[in-house]
This record gives sequence, structure tokens and C-alpha cells, in this order.
Amino acid sequence: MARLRLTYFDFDGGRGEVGRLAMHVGGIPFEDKRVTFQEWDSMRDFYPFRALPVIEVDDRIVAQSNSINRYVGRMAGLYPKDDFQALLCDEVMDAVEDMDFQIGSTLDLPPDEKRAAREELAAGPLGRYLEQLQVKLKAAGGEYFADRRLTVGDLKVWMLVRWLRSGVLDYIPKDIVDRNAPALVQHAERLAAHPKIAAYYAARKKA
Ligand SMILES: N[C@@H](CCC(=O)N[C@@H](CS)C(=O)NCC(=O)O)C(=O)O
Repeated sequence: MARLRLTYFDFDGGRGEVGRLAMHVGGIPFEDKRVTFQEWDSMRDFYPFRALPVIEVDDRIVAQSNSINRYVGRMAGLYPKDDFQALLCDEVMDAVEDMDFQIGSTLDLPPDEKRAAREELAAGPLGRYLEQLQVKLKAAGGEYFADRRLTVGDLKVWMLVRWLRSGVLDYIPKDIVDRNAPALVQHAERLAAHPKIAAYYAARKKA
């Protein structure tokens, strides 16, 4: 088996957390390399797209979170084999990526611009995306987004939902998910209770 090393920032969330979590759930051995934002400042220029996450597979380095999610998802048994179910899984991962990009673009704005950009996001596209993700979840059977079982698509949506509900994003109401897409809250609770996911975060708390 190839030697795997996933590099991302040291917090429980974001674009790199899906790949890490998928490998833990699937029992795939890998090196979990976590870097501080300060370290990243001097590393950035050496990385393919000057961004994280990246996965190293033996001596090859590969970027782009959703590509990594599909790759590790296949290894971990968390990516559909059926082409149509895979399409459903990809659709929600890319929809979340749209939102990650839009929210990410506000992170370094000056306070007034940040407020305006986030209020506009919350009043428009974010609510719409959450509602549509809920529609997708219901169409797929209500419990998971594809294949009627846990996939990397579920993990990716969960990361967005957790981020929004954590309240760390000023000017984006922390109840935006609860108001627009309550089924995503139940989905989040379902994932948090998954035995392997719960064990992973319990171990992280103790570490
Ligand atoms: N499309 C890329 C986006 C990657 C990205 O923007 N990563 C952020 C962290 S989530 C990053 O590396 N930020 C640090 C920087 O831009 O210097 C992906 O999906 O992996």
C-alpha cells in the first residue's frame, strides 16, 4: 500500500478534516501532518496551488480537497461505487466548496466590508444552498446524501454545518442552518453519533 501523508491545519474542521476523518473511519494508515498558520507562511510557496490540504502518495504531492476526498473515500469505503450515487456525492461536495469559497473570501476583509459581505451572503446564497442541500438529503432518503450510507459527501456537508453553527463567523447568524434546513441539523447529529466518528473526537479531546 502507498505511504500516505495528509497535510492540513491543526483544527477539527475545514477542507482537510474530511480526508483525515474518512481515513480514521476507514482504518487507513496515514501520517496526519498538522501545521500552524505561522508555519504555513513559510511553506506556502512550495505547495502546488499555495493552499492546503494536500496529500502525499509516496513521493507525489496532490492538492484539491474534493479530489483528495474522493481518493481517500474510495480507499475507506466511503465513496459510492455506483456512478449515479457518486454523482450525488460529488454534487454536495462541490456545493459545499462553493460556500467554503464564498465564506473564505470574507475572512480577511476589513470589518465594514466583512459585515456587508457576510450579511449579503447570509441573506442570499447561503440560505438558498442550505435549503437545497436539505432538498438533496430528503431526495436521497433523508439520512445520507448518497448510497443510503455514510460517504465523504456527508462528512463535507457536516463540516460546513458545524462551522456555521459554531458561531465563529461574525454577521452570519449561528441559527442559519436550524432556520433554513433543520434536516441538516439532524444529519449533523447522526454523524456525530457514528461510533467511529464519536470515538475519534473523544480521543482528540483526551490528546
Ligand atoms: N480549492 C482548494 C482550496 C484550498 C484552500 O483555499 N485552502 C485554504 C485552507 S481551507 C488555504 O490553504 N488557505 C491558506 C492560504 O491560502 O494561504 C481545495 O478545495 O483544496
